[in-house]
Amino acid sequence: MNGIKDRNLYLVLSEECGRGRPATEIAGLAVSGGIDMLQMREKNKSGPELKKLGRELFKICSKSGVKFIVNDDPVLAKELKADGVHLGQEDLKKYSLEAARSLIGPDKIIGVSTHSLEQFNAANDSDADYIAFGPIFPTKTKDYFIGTENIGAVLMGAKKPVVFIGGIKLANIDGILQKGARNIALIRAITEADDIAAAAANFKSRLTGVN
Ligand code: 3NM
Repeated sequence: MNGIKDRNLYLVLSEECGRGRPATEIAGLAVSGGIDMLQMREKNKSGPELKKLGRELFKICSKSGVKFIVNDDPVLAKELKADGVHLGQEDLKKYSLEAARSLIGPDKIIGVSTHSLEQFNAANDSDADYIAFGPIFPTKTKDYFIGTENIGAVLMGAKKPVVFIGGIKLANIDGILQKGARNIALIRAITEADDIAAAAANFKSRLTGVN
């Protein structure tokens, strides 16, 4: 199996959201704070830049047993020996799940973004290993959000881990944990924090119920 644990704190890392700090510095601090998974999500870097950063992030993650996921590109994920790839709905038009699976291999992780119950149900019946569902709160990354109303319904039928994403903060996480969320992904509440390691540790302890 692909080794996804229960209760994951998942950092989606975009250097441009890091207040000028390098991606590797953010990653190192977040790993020390206890994240479980890290996605390289860099929409404005060139191919060579992505490869260089990906190699560095791979090292930072693998030293600490953090799952390293590459956004959008199963070919790059394979080349970097990443633990998996994350595919958005647009990526799925380019790579079917079958194509992505045969590129990266049976033991690797494939995550899929979903933004509606319909997309969620399709991903739930697919070969994806986890499903991201969001944005559940307003976020600077998207111009819409879908709310938290469907969290219970989604979890009731889920055949695989569901990762909730979009605008999650320490101030709103408890409500979604109470609805049964066990995995959360975020960008800014960690990348924009003054103390990145402490922010990650705070989310981790909320998620695992340890204070
Ligand atoms: N994907 P923040 S929401 C990258 O709903 C991403 O698929 C989303 O960033 C989705 O934690 C999102 O700063 C942004 O809101 C998450």
